[in-house]
This record gives sequence, C-alpha cells and structure tokens, in this order.
Amino acid sequence: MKKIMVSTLISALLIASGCGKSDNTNENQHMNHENMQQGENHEGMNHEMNQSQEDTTQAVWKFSKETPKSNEMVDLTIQINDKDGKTVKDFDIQHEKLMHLIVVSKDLSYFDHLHPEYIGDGLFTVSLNFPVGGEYKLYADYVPKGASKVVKNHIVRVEGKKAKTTTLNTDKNLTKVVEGKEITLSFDELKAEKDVTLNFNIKDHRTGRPITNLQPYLGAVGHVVIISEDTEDYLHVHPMDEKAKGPDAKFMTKFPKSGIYKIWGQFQHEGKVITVPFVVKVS
Ligand SMILES: [Cu+2]
Repeated sequence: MKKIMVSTLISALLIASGCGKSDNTNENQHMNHENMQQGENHEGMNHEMNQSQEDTTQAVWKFSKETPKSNEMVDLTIQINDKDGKTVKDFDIQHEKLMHLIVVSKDLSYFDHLHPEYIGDGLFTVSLNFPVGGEYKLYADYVPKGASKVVKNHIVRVEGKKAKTTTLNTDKNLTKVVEGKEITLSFDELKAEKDVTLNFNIKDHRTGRPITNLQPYLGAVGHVVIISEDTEDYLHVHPMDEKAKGPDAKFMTKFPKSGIYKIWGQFQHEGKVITVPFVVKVS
C-alpha cells in the first residue's frame, strides 16, 4: 500500500515538474503524461516484483524543441533525480553503458536502440531523428549505483507527415532474412507468466552455413527487447550464455500477460549490428 502511494506521489511530482515547466499545457501533453504514469506504474508492478529495492528515482524528459519534427535532429535530455528532486549522480554500468534508450513508434514499426551520453549530475543527452510524424514511446533503462535496474518511459508526439499505421500481425514464419543472415526464432510455448527460452539460430543466408563467430555486442552475444502491442510492457533480456558465439543465442524471459508482442533481437557479426524483428502471440 505504501509502495503504491509513493509511486503515485512520484508520478504526481513528475506531472507537476514536467507539465509545469512548459508554457502551453495543451491537452495532448497532459494525455501523454498520464499515459507515461500508467506505463510506469504498470511496469513497476510487472517487472520489479522480484527485485528487492524499489525505485525511488524519477526521470525528467526534455526535448530541445517543444514539438520535435520528423527528419530533423532534436536533442533530448533525461535528468535523473531522486524522489526529493535531488540529482542522482552515480550509476552502475550495465552492458557497457550507463543508460540504454529504446525508441519505438506507437505501432512498433520503428525501433532504435541508443546510448545517451552521460554529462554528469544525473544528466544524460542524446540526439534523435524521428523518421515520420506520429507518436513515439521511449524507454530508458539505467541502474542507480547499488540499486536495481530502473525503466522509465516517455511518450512524444512528433510533427510531420505520418506513415500508414501498420497493424501487428503475428509472424507465421519465424525465419527472417536480414542483411544476408537467416535468423530463426524458436521456443517451446509462449504462455503468460511462464518462463520461456527464446532461441535465435543464425545462419549465412547464401551458403546456409551456421554462423559460429558472432561478436559480442555490448558485452554479450546479443540483446533482446520485447514490447507488448499496447506498449505498456517492456522487457530487455540478456542472453543466458553471454559468451556464446552462435549459431544459437538463447534468452530466458517471462511474458507478463497474454497478447501480441514484438521482439527485436540484436546481434553483431563482422563489425555490423543486425536487428531482427519477430511478432509473436502469447496465450
Ligand atoms: Cu543498449
């Protein structure tokens, strides 16, 4: 109960600080903040359940332009504060970086994985370029020193010509070809709240030969990001054997609820990072 109250308080503070600073508090912005709040609470419940320490940090998101436009560079700063608004200065490195930032369009057709630069005093900065207009969701994950991993999210509306919204269709074929690699995703059974191993098998598409010299990408054989269709649930999964080199890379995870999810696997081979997306249904 206390936990819920604290997190509500943090969200309220966030709304106050976020919206209060901007000059025009239009309805959209309020809506965005409300969405963010819901997302955060939700995530907190689903993924931090088995973590001992509760998150007491807050992220203040600020773009260099009031409304970012598509195809224009825009700077984003993310300030991490504690619950009293004091800066959080020290972070633990996770997978070679202090912060990982995932950017997706609302329909999950666009995906990017970035690493904001740490300026100091809890301030991270990164330049973004949104390809088309519309709504995007950003997820920042970081580890305050000595604490558990935190995920914060933020919704931003980008001005500009919109692309046609794509509906998420479950992949019937779980083999994809991306940049000359043939990647097959396999698993036993996708059930909510049940541990599952996702196996990515990687071959050379032309020769059909298994690839056995994958390179570490951010200190591991691969990275997997999973987001639910409604963008409420975000999972960043690391491999079971980080030192694996292929052709198989295994990741253990647990889907929090039933529904459709998009999975992005990222691997590095011969100096190049490939990103392979799959859409799955969890029962
Ligand atoms: Cu990252």
